[in-house]
Amino acid sequence: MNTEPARAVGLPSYSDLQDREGSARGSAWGVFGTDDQLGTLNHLTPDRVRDAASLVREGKTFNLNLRLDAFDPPLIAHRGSIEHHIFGLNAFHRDERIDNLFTQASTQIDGLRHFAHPDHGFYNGFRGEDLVAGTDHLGMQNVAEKGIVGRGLLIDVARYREHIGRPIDQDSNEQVPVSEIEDAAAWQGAVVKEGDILLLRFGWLTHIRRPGLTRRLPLRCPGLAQREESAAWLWDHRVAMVAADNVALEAWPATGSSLTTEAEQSGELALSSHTGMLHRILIPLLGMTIGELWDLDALATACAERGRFECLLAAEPLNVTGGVGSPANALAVI
Ligand code: UVW
Repeated sequence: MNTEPARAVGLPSYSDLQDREGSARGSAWGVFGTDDQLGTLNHLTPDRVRDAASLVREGKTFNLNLRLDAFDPPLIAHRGSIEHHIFGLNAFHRDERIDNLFTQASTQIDGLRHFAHPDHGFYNGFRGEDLVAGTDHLGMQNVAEKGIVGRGLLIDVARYREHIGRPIDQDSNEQVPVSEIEDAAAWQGAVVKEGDILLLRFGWLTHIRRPGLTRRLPLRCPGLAQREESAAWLWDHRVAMVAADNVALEAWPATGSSLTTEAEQSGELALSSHTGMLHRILIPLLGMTIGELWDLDALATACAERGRFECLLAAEPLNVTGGVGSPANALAVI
């Protein structure tokens, strides 16, 4: 297998994290510093950014963002659609305002405020009551300040599954195991490297863009399996960030998940659509920023034609104090 985890000197493995004491058990809290607010984005070191820049051969750019108004009605019921107002101070001028912007309604970045683990809390022990508008802790401004730049590695799971004659059922919430992500990478001849920004294509956006397709409810999409091994694989490969072309990176809804919390088992916390979500491990425990609804189709075609799946990846979220999520503003260059 050519995707063996690279072992970074001084960083614990996922299994080491399970041996930690108290509320830090199973978490990466303190691993990047007790006040750290970037989590695995710390893997995006200057050396890796420089190396990623050398991946540009053709200077061909790929917009990975759907339009802000791509989904009207919105995919997720509690999120709205933007209201765009354009006005002019006179006939020779235009200005604008966008109301009702849900930062996670289209192609997005989910920051470290987005989810807490019910048994542990928010990343690095930050208190939920402090995570309000206007405060800095774990906010998107930290990510904007650093910028997300590194080696993007596209793993085209959908294309691989078609190749082996077992296409993904896009109307299902199939849980794709990491063994299949590895198989797809191996088929491509790609190797996951430390500090990669992984771009997982499940093929869901291709599917919903098919002409004449009417949206089926309830919303379902295939994605990463809700299993501990998914989190372990991402952590042990030192992935800086992971983004996908579906609604939640992981399969949605999270029925069939093997992930439980003590709070829900004891009845202290009511079961909800968040029950069983991998988000609860990746974001608050590992400090992993994730991307959803990334439009990877054109990039995937170009990568398949060239037999090269790496790119320079840059994404700059909105510089909002305390922002929870953001439109991704993601760009790949090959
Ligand atoms: C879902 O709720 C499906 O995912 P997210 O909140 O991360 O967009």
